Amino acid sequence: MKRHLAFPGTLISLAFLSLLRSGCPQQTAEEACSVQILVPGLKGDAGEKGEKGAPGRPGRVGPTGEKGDMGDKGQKGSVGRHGKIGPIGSKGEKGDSGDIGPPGPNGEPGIPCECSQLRKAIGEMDNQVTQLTTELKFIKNALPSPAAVAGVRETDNKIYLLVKEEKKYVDAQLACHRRGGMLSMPKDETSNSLIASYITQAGLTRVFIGINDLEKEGSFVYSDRSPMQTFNKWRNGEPNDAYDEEDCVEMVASGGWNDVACHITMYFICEFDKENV
Ligand code: GN1
Ligand code: CA
Ligand code: CA
Repeated sequence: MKRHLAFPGTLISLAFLSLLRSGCPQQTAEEACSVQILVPGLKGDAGEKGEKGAPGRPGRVGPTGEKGDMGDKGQKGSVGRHGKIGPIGSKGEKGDSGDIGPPGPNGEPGIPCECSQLRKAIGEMDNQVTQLTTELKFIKNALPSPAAVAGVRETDNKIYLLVKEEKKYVDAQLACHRRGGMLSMPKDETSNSLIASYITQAGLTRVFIGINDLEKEGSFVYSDRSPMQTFNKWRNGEPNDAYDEEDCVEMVASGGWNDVACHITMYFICEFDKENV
């Protein structure tokens, strides 16, 4: 039935298309441009029964069946493939050291450096070595025997050393010279007090110091030949040049000075310039 119902529209459309295509080129206007409308005819009689059709398509997959009884155990399978490599094991104990190998080849030459700071440091160390060498030399010269008192006294620019060797004045002066110094010359209150306390702490009563009037009686000079200035620590009544033979000077524990004979012997105190040490 549907086929028959489709025919009328289709035929009308075909006719209309045919009309448009022809455009009536070689016909007269009267006959060519007349519109022909096709309409379906009457329904025919029922046809004969057709032949048997082709088989239909396969039906849908049916639902899963119920579980059956367990079958017999199958045969053992063949050996499987190698498994995957396992994880890394924990670290083992350290082994013994091997034998020492042969020496390696020489290294590449060093790279030249910015050595200004290094050179400066080396220069400073050289200076220190020189200074220490000088000081060591002084110590060796100044303390040649156990007679010298261990421990010295010092001011900003002087070092004083008590030498516990009984000597007459000229020999004491010589002993100080050999050590690189001279008999001590108290030229101010500070140095005089320092020497005095040095004597006291050593448990002594007197020592030779570097003052004398050997060249000219009554004209006292220091052992460096510099003339005595206004500073002095003469004890009362000194210098008295007793027995006309006192041309050298001692200091007593209180710090006072006294002229004494130069040939008597006693301990003495040397002094050293730090600049020369
Ligand atoms: C006298 O008393 P003493 O020994 O401390 C003397 C000194 C002489 C010294 C010589 C006041 O000192 O001038 O140098 O003997 N003191 C007095 O040994 O005369
Ligand atoms: Ca004198
Ligand atoms: Ca005297």
